Amino acid sequence: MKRYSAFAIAREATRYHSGWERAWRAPEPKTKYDVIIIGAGGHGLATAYYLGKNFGITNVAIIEKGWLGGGNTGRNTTIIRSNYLQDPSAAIYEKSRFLYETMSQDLNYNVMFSPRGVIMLAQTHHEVRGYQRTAHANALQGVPTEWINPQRVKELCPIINLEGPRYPVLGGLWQARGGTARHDAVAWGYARACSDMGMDVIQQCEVTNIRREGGKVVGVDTTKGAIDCDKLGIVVAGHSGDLANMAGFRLPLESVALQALVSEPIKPAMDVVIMANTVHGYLSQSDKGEMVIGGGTDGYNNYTQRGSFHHVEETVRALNETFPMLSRLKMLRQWGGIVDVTGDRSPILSKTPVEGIFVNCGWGTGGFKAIPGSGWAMAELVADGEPRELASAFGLERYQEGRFIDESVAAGVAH
Ligand code: FAD
Ligand code: PYC
Repeated sequence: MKRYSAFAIAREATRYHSGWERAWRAPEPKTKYDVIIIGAGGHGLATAYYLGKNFGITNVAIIEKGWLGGGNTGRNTTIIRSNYLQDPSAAIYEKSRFLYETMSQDLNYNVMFSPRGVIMLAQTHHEVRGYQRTAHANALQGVPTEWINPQRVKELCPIINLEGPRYPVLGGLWQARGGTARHDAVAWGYARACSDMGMDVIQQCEVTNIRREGGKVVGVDTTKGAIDCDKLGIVVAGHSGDLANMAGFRLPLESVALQALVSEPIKPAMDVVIMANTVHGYLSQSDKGEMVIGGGTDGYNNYTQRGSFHHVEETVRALNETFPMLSRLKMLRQWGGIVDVTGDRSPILSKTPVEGIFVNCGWGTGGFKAIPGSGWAMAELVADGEPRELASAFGLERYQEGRFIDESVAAGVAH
């Protein structure tokens, strides 16, 4: 793989850009791999990448039924933060945020990480107490966040209306090194690096069955034929339940649509990310100038990558109160993704009842920010067969033991 650099751009400029290579190969599947990862979203690709980088395991296929990054990874609103309440969550989300800081250099691919800062607004007294508690927990966890008063919120985001009318802004939880990144680039950067290590990223190839012998995985059936493997990672977000079903076990998950929309592009209006969880809305401005808007999940299980229209109305109506300038904008596009939500709003990184099968799922509405940390921890789990510290609290057994990791507030999105 040729490295991308300022020199390479200058060289290509002198020869009509004829020398760029394909970013990743388009191989046919081999008959057998050491590891198969199902799902070429961010989490699947990052798992493969760290298997190669940290463990030297490169006889790996990443199998994707659509196109890489075409699931939730390419559909989210790109918010990155690590201001979670519980220690195991803060550890994995902060590891992830930290890896985002140098991801472009690590992958030699510009993922446009933009640590512009994230504010989670408090608009009820209950939220004030909750976020102050989180700020204290984050201080103990070594995650820099800060409780800020309404005036500081206004300084950071001049277009905000502090006065309500239903819910005045009472302050906020501020994470200065939170922000955004270009979601597709995260998938593309990992795919390019995996392909360069000799791994096969196989697109347009749906896994239709998981083959087992004597309680152990032996391979998968796909729309491109049967492929054998020693180990299998299921990393398919909203379709985790289907794949677990093929492998003969169940997961404590629900699949629901979460949607987002963008406005017409406008001049720079805000340079922070705001989440307003009482009214169920969040807002940032993309580099193209569009206001990027999202709300809560649909209130019922479904697999439509669209989302229901009443949510668009509810979200925009709620955000208009706090950001009146939005009422003057036309909305351009709306879309949805299928997220996999657990009861404690925390992910599952776990061995399963089938030897050799590992699952990485349940990131729900908040897994974009977790991609590098999750991939790092999942690679440890797949390579060793046991979780190391980062993943140790997120095993499936916690649902039997009642050892929940309750992040329903920090998840920040209404479920
Ligand atoms: P995906 O990217 O969905 O990848 C899974 C892949 O598996 C898909 O490409 C799918 O095609 C493939 N697959 C499924 N079944 C099969 C099969 N049988 N065979 C082969 N392949 C299969 N998180 C944040 O942190 N910040 C945000 O701001 C944020 N905003 C969001 C906004 C929206 C509208 C949505 C929908 C999500 C948002 N999220 C956010 C959540 C985040 O997008 C997800 O948690 C994350 O992208 C999940 O990544 P993934 O790699 O696990 O899944
Ligand atoms: O987890 O920060 C988040 C998030 C924001 C929007 C959707 N999820």
